[in-house]
Amino acid sequence: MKIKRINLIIFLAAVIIIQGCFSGIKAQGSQVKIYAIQGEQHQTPYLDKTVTTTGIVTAIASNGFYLQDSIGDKNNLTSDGIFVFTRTNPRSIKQGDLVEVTGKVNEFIPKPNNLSVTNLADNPRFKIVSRDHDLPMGIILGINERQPPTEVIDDDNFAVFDPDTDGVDFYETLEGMRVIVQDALAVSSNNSFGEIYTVVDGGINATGISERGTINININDYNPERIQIDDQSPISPKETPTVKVGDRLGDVTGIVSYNFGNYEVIATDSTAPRQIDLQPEITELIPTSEALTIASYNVLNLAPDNPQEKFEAIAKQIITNLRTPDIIALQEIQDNSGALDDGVVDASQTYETLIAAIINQKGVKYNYLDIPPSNGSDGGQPGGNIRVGYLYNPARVELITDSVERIETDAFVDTRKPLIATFRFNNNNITVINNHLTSKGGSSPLFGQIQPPINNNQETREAQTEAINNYVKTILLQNPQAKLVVLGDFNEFEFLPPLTQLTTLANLTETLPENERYTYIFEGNSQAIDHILVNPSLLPITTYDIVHTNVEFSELVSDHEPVICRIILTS
Ligand SMILES: [Ca+2]
Ligand SMILES: [Ca+2]
Ligand SMILES: [Ca+2]
Ligand SMILES: [Ca+2]
Repeated sequence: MKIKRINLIIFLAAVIIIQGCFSGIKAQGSQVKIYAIQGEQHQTPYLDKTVTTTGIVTAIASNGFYLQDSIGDKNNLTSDGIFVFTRTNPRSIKQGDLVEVTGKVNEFIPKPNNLSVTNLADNPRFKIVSRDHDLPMGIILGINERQPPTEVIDDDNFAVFDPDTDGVDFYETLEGMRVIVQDALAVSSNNSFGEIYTVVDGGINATGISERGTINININDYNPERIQIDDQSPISPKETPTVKVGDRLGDVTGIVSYNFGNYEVIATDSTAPRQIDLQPEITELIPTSEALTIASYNVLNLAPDNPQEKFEAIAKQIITNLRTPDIIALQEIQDNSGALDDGVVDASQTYETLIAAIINQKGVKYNYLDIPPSNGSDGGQPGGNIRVGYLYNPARVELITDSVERIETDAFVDTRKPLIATFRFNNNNITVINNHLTSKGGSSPLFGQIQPPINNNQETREAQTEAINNYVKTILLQNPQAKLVVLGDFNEFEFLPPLTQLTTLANLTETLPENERYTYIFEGNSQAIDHILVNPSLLPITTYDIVHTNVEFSELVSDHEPVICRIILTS
């Protein structure tokens, strides 16, 4: 055994010597500057060619290193940086080394439908020419240097390389380079990956910034000016700081890369964020003897085995931030066994735990209303049997019990069924339809190969809103004076067909200023996917509020904001 081990050591030593010889031999392949490898385009003109290039090592990753031309070509159409993919940590080299690399030019696609990242691969050989160089100056992203486009991500399906106007082309010209994100303003809190979305220059030239500091989408603007700051070991000195919307990160130095469908700046230097005092909102929509309030809230897979703190926090939001609405339409209520897949569909404990938490905090005693799905038939987290349901305050409204039913047409096979209930308030009947439409999961990235991106399940949602619209029309045919409130998590924006198809109703989201229409933040883009719609005739007596309590903060109860309307109803 001993002899064998010695043999192995000798063998390994030989391998190391041979490898050392390789990295010391004169590099093969033609000499090409990094900016020529990148070219004025997304795809390298040197694909699959073996080239030799030289640059300064700017950062060392766990599987390679970033190399940047020491001078650059001063051409805003080409990147002066590139990733060298060595598979393992290249321990022999250091930041500041001038290195000559020979490798095969490759375009790496991190995930399906993603853009590609130019790199030198195929076991690249490298030799250190000299050490301890100053790093190339970071390109300032911001006023006076390179400002990201603010509206267009791509409008030519990659036919024209126009970094001044197209975000997808802009970041390509910086791929692998050192940058300084100037006066970064957080437009999101850290997501579950620790990533923070920011805009430069405190948002001064960004379009879509809301009053509270998020960056909101509209039909013509999905915000190419969002810059994701990420931490990556061992490049980043420490964890990305924890921030909320509106916090300032100062100037963030890092390397531009791309992963999981987004460009990103991998921070190389630490930052000290400046926190602002952003508080959860408290609605001004108070119930009165002639004012009915109705809220809608996706409570993120609420189940009895959730921490009691979550129930307490939702109870506090209902009492304090929503001012005890008369009716609360809930989405993502799970059954009594939560994600445990044991055939249970009854959700009484989920509702009762929430109701008890509200009573405990000196709130009113709500009743609940629910029709359970058949086991496993309505989608969502496996075993959870999520459904929509209601809490209502029996001291304020009376439930018309024979009004309760679900829409169960083909459009709602394998997904959550809308739940209808009519309530009586101040001698008025109000019919509420609570919805949770099929999600956008599986959509292709905004910064992806497919332009315009795929909006997954849009046709499914369109069929669902058509079914809802047909139901509404039937009610109005029977009673043209029927008062209708159609609400919930529609998983779609107010300006797209699933919502705009609900032609018999008015979307209260559209009564708010455009920048303030958000209930959710996805990849830094604030957006409205929860809505309340009413008969157009109710608009003059209805007020709407999106109550910002969750999505802007790093500690959130749900990934959605609750929304609420108040309708004045005289007897
Ligand atoms: Ca490239
Ligand atoms: Ca373009
Ligand atoms: Ca914008
Ligand atoms: Ca279960």
